[in-house]
Amino acid sequence: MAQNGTNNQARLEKLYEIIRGKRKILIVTHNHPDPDALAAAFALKYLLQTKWKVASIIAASGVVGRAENRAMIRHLKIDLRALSEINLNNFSVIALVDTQPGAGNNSLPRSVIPDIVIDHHVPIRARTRLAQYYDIRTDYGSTSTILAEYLRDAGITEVDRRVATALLYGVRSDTRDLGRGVSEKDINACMYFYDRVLFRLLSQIEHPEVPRDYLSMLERAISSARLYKDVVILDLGRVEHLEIIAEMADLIVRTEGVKWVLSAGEFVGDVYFSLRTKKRRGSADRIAQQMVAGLGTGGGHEMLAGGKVSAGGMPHHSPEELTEILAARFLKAVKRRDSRAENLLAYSRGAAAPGKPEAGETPVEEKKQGS
Ligand SMILES: [Mn+2]
Repeated sequence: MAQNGTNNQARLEKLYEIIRGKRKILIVTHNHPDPDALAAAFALKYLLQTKWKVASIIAASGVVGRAENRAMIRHLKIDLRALSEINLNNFSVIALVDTQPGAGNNSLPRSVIPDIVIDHHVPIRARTRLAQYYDIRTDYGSTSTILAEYLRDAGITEVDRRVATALLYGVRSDTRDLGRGVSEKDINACMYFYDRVLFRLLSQIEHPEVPRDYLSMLERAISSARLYKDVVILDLGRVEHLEIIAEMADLIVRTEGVKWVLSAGEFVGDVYFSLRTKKRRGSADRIAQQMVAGLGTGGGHEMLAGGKVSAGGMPHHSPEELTEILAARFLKAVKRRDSRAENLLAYSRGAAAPGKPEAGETPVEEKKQGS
């Protein structure tokens, strides 16, 4: 299907055909929603209400644990409901955003084919094509970008300031401040409503107070890290909230000399993981799918990906065994199976592998010339 923004008008008309005359729409996003998921759902709700006077509610499963995401919901007053408390029969139209049917990261029952699917993840799921309306743009850095284009092309210029703020945060959060897996469309989307963004509020969202146990959580995560040449594996064990797995992957991949990070942890009996790489064409999405083959679901983008495998499947594996399988498959995929494991903290303290310069080392000559 065409992926450019120029046919957004036609898309909006198609969207209207589906929702016209409907009383209430259910917007579902992925479990443990992140800023892009929340912003996309929030913007779709706003679009439906403002453009077509159709009410909707936003629902997801799981918990929002990360301090930034909680702050986003609180400050922007996003009314997020628990999907488990929703009677799906009360809704004649169901929309799925930032996820797809069969992606494994949303809790829409398998028997329910959503009417609307808007997402940017690879792969495009077979069941997505059963939806009346789907718009999957795998070359986009965020689903928020798609919604920003919809709002622009719907002619809504004075967009609600909380919606504008949410969208900017959604785009920035999924693209690591417009630097990772970003397209020109994502950058443009940030401009549409820039003068509507509540920047002081956005700053409060991005720099919230963190819970007291946050630092001990960081310590535990970092001390578990193993380095295989330039690849890091973090086994976080049981985690209190899911987002810490991705958050740690984002933090550790910034380490000098590190090219790949696999961060894995157990949450309510399942093993979740995040992959990050510095390589622009890292095929993280493909590797994630290889890792979960026969065990679960995975996907994402070139530089970041993730997935979930369930304990208690057949054959039966404990969470520890699943984590080991994932780590082994990952090391094989990035060709580090034969590398010796080091402690990341030892590396960080300067015990660099032979032949490698010390982290942060600068040749003496350069230092002399420097100011
Ligand atoms: Mn997203």
